[in-house]
Amino acid sequence: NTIPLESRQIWKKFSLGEFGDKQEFQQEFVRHVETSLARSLYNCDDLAAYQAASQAVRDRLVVAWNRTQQKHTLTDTKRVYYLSLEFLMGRALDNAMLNTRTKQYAREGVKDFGFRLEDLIEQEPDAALGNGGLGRLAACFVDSLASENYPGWGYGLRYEYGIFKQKIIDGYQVEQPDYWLTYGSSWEIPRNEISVDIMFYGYVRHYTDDEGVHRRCWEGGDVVRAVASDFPVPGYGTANVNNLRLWSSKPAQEFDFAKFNAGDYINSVSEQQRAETISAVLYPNDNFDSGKELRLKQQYLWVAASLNDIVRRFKKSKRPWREFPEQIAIQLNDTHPTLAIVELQRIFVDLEQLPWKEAWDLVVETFGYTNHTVLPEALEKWPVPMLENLLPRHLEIIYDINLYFLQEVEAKFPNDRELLSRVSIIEESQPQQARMAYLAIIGSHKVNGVAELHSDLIKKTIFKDFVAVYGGDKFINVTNGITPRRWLHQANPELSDLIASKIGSGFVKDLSELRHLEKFADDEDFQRQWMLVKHKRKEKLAALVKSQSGVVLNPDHLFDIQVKRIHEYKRQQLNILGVIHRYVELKQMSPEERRKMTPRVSLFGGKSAPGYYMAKTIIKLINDVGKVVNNDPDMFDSLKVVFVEDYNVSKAEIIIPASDISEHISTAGTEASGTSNMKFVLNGGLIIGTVDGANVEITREIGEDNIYLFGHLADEVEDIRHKHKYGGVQVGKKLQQVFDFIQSGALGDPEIYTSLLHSIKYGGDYYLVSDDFDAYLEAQHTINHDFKDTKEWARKSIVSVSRMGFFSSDRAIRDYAEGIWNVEPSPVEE
Ligand code: T68
Repeated sequence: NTIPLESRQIWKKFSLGEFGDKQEFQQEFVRHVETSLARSLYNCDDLAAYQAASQAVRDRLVVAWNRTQQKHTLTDTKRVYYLSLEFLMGRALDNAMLNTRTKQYAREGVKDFGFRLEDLIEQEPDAALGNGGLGRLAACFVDSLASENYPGWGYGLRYEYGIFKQKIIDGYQVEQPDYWLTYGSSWEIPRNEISVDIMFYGYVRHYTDDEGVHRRCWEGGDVVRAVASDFPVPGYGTANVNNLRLWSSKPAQEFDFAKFNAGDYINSVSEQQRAETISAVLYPNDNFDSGKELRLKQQYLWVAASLNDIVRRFKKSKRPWREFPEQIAIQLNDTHPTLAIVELQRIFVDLEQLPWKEAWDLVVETFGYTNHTVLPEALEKWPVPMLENLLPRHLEIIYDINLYFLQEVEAKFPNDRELLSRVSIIEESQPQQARMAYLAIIGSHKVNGVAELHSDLIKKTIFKDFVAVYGGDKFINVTNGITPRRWLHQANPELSDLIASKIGSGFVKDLSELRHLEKFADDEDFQRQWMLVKHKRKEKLAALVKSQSGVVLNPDHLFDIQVKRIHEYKRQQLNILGVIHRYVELKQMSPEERRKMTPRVSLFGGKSAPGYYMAKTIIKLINDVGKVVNNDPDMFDSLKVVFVEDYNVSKAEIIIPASDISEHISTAGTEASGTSNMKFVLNGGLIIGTVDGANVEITREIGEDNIYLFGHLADEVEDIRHKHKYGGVQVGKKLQQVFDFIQSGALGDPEIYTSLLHSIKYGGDYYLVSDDFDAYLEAQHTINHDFKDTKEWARKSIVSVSRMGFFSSDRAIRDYAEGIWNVEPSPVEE
């Protein structure tokens, strides 16, 4: 079914090429309005115009995507598969236009029809198929895989509901469903012909094959169908367009005919509906494991469908199995896809009948595992009875993997029963639990943390025993990165253009080129232009805040921003308690004294997990402080406190370029890396932070004079917690003042905050708020002082940006490619 040779010239004549000019774009735009959307010039609103524009761009992407895939099939190169339950992509249109360099034609093209391209871009709903850092990292990584010309696919789930929309009602978070597919998605290529039947439940049958070998086979379970959807991922400045394949669950058959024939029509249909719930909604927890069966079903459906796809593609190459890891690298984004290890072993042993050991060596050579957290409540465990019921054969395989592993450990460390029980995949609790991180380590050839401090920490704490077993070389660091396309070029075109005016635009592709900017750091004219861009972006954020909450911000004031998921370990409570302290201080001053203080805006944003009571209390506290402060005339020129509702990728693109200072103040040792810290500094904001995660490497790169570090160090935390536990918590004078103020009722009913304050004063202060409070205030004091010297501030900002090249996700992806995947770039000709 290929087109005959003699007809190919005709085909090529009509094959879509890049837009050559504005008219070509307009022709396609009008065609899509009139045919794809069945509208006309009389009823083309912003939404229709967005859809037509995005489909015009999409069509070009699809052609390039096809060429890329063909080339990779033809050359049969090694491929990388990034398995992630979350891809926090945000909007696609602007990114697609920038990466294919068609934005100018589109802007001018739609302008002739009376549209502003910016308005059309805003019509697109965010693809918010992720929670926070982990999901956004996956999105940055697929961008970099494509931009660096790696044959790399993402595999995930096509949730119909992404992360919930956050409303703030009376200061409280209220969740609303995020159905993002109301108008379909222009970027989705439905692949109904690509489907995999997935089994759950059932039993294991033992049999003897023709050669007399004892074998097992899993059968008799319920079947659900996984159906593929593809989303093209364009690289920047390359013709390479990769693929993000997301699976939906569908009924395996339209009707249950047995029930149907028995006259139970309604139930025969509704049963099928249940299949679709598997991929319906994203679990809204960040750094927390809820252990629900539906989540396990999501994981298995996605992993089994992806592996079936990968193995099918490998089989087409007709290579022997031993070449599997030479052709395929699979990266596990956290432990969520760990069942892939078990599934591949099952495919090899049960279905392809490879000997266990041969199969297992291939499996281990294929997988790499990335750890994103040391928090105990986030480490995944599945109850053994749940596994036994849902995936009986997989549980047996896990037992065998564990047995062989423990034998290995026993041989290396004879008679250490304690060690065996510590490293066993199966935790001997009631009920027994399978520790997925241990399984991921045992089934992978490399394990990496996401920043130096974190990678060291996992070797010394949660994975210490495994370092003893395997040696240190299995455990490596790959520091996270961010894509400069979205987080500088697209989010902050003003700054991107200013930088390009001095050093050219090469930094968008090779971020290390930013180093050439440093020589302009003392240029006063450049400093002025630099601060002018910052001012413009603060105006833009002020406009957003005004339209959403009515609060008016002054862009001359210091903008202090903390946006990220709300979590006790991230310590938004430290920030807001500090704000209250400042408010109390300012209230005690005369108007003249107040005028000498650096005027500030404290801006917060972020979602709490719906069931996380303490995080929700922190949100309420921030909003209540805002209400009091913003309505206090004494504060008019001194302090504003804002909570931005529904923080998401698109809002991040407005908020991040507008910071003077941003806060990355987790308890030392708890934030694996953080990535917004990188985004803020790349956009010329300075940061206040603890010695945690990637803050450490940011400090090393930009210099310690350009960052405001404070607080206890990771290696002190354990001792301090011990002291809290046995000696109680010492709440210092300043923090006590704040507690008194809250308890006075000045913010409203103090009962609301009792549990929050008690967790600090009487609950052991697990996150060291009391211990770091004074140091935090002092660091903020230094910031207030330094901000007054605008030239010096601008210099620090420019120097910092010029030294941020390391934090590109392009570098991170090259590190993975060289250190874990052993893959080479494979560019397609333009
Ligand atoms: C984040 N983890 C880390 N987890 O907290 C952050 N958890 O330090 C790091 O920079 C980032 O990963 C990227 O490495 C998360 O975002 C989750 O969202 C999550 C989701 C489900 C279950 C557990």
